[in-house]
Amino acid sequence: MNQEITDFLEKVVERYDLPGDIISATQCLNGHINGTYHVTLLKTDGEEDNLIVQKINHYVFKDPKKVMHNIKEVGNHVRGRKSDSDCDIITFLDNKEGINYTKIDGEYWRICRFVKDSVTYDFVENSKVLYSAGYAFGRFQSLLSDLPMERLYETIPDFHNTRKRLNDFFEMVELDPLGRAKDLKNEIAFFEKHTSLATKLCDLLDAGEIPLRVTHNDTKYNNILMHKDTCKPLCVIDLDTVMPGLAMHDFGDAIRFAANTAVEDETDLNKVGLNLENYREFTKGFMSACLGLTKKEIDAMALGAITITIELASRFLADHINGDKYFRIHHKNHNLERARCQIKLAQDMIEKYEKMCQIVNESIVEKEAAPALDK
Ligand code: GN1
Ligand code: MG
Repeated sequence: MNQEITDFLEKVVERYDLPGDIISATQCLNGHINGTYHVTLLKTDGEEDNLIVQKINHYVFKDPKKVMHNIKEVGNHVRGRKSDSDCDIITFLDNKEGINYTKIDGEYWRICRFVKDSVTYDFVENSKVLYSAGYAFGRFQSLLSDLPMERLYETIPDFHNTRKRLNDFFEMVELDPLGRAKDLKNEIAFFEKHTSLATKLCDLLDAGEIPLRVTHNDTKYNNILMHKDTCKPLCVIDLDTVMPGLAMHDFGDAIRFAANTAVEDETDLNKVGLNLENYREFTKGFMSACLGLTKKEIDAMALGAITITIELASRFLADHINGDKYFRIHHKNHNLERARCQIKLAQDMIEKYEKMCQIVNESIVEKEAAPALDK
């Protein structure tokens, strides 16, 4: 870790009632947006304090105060309703002034405790662990079902407005600031071909046929901290985009990540596709915990996975064309590779769509037979 960053981390920690000296600091690289550091303090009693110190990405989140307001609201609400058996959700510490973020030199920082024995996974090897992940995200949504939406800000306007995302993509292709679009004819044709499919959920929302709910909006499998030995969900993290959204987006984004037969940026596209066993396990967990969905929402769950996969592909590719300003990249053409991987995954989902719908319906039948877990 370079000295400049360590000095900065020290400045942040000093603003909290956290005694001790920093003895190690490492950067965590799996998120694409915020800057995240695992910092260990040595206290005078010889004990260690393990912290996550995070710099909020100001380019992505124009008003970090709104993000932190939402996280507090959601945290209070969930903690008031959840039972001991439920997975936890992340809480940020208040600083010495009693605020859950700290502004230094125009940048917004926040600190939470490292959850003991926790790990995150970028790839799911054993489909069995997915039931509980599905359950955790479904339950998260159920617990938030009675939080009045007006209490939350829209931290990124039109975040999952797929129609706007695709329009923005086509505009970026027109603009083509770096001359990258000329090599992307096949990819661009993919979005042209599937625009009407990918905007069906927008149409249903506009027509008032499906409701907005408080949703997580970024339900990657690595946004649940898992127990390192048992793979049980310990804590839902990354609440930056919790705001009004569609239930199908949370389901779909989780499927996009956890039921891919490969990692999100796999370059060997032969390896990329939808793993139906993973899909089934996650769906069973999600549908048994996410209560109160309407028939139209249930019918649109599989479409949610296709929609969010196409949407993210368009976001990655738009960012590639725009010079990689939004998603952090680890090498040249990384966003292009991510986009191609998501396109391949979406194509496979489109082929398996009927089977995906069937599995959602089978999961409902099992839910009715399952014991009530909400109370
Ligand atoms: C970003 O923050 P992170 O890395 O968990 C992005 C999500 C994408 C995801 C793709 C605020 O999530 O929308 O699905 O990358 N978050 C934001 O991995 O844009
Ligand atoms: Mg995120």
